[in-house]
Amino acid sequence: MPHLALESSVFAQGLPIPENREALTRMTSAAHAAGATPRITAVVRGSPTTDLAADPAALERFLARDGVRKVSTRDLALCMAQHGDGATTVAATMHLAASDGIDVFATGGIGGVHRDAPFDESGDLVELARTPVIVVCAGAKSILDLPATLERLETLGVTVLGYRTNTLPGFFTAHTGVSLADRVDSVEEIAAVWRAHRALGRTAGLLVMQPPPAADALDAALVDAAVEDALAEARTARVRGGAVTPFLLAAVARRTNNQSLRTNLSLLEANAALGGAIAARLARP
Ligand code: PSU
Ligand code: MN
Repeated sequence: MPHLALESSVFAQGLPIPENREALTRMTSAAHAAGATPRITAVVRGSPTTDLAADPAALERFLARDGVRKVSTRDLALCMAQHGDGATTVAATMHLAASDGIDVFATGGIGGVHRDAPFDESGDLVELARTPVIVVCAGAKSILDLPATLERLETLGVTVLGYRTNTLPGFFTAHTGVSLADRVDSVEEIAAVWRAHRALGRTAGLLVMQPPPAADALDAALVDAAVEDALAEARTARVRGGAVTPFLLAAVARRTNNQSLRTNLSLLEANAALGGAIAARLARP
């Protein structure tokens, strides 16, 4: 069976207990149903792996969010040298997946340019520019400056395909009103773009953006208000660095009465289904 990479930071930092386990179960089932084997990337007591679930005790430590640090690409080597448990972000997952020959990766929202501090730009963006993996997402997380994130992706030469959408999805919301240059409507088209991309010798990633399922997408006004409040809270608490994104996601969840968590789970499942279908399609001639 073809493989579909999943990140572990969404389980260890992005989602609370018990929703992180629900996300894992739903993403795993969706990948299998689509014909792909899910492979969770992580650093386990210093060893990088693309199969966290093969070590059930380790997987439980990640789900308990216990002593597990958030690891982006720049942190991988240090985490290994210190024999730490590391939950991999989009960037670190891309690196481990590509090293293991896994072409497709499904996640929730990628990191991007932060609203309060435009110099705080997720390592996900530069990794997308240099590592050849298809990343299926629901856009960049709503807590970010989405138009600026799209501009940076353009500058970095990252191809962004809207899957059945002409506009940038807003992670918690289906549409942001920001136009996307390119749209595809089938898994076949995505596979054809990927083959052309590889034939050109391009080494960048390919972003596929799918809006969150309509039934669970949130209203833009609700999300905007929650994000504004969350940003104010983060400013007061002086949150910095890698802690910013998990802090904002948790604050938005509180301020939407956990509606944002329902949306997050639902889009993770949908993205695992699409990613699994792309992986299965690529495995056929
Ligand atoms: N998508 C989610 N929840 C998450 C993340 C993505 O639905 O928690 C994680 C990913 O691992 C992503 C990271 O790479 O947040 C971005 O963090 P930062 O902005 O610090 O780069
Ligand atoms: Mn950052």
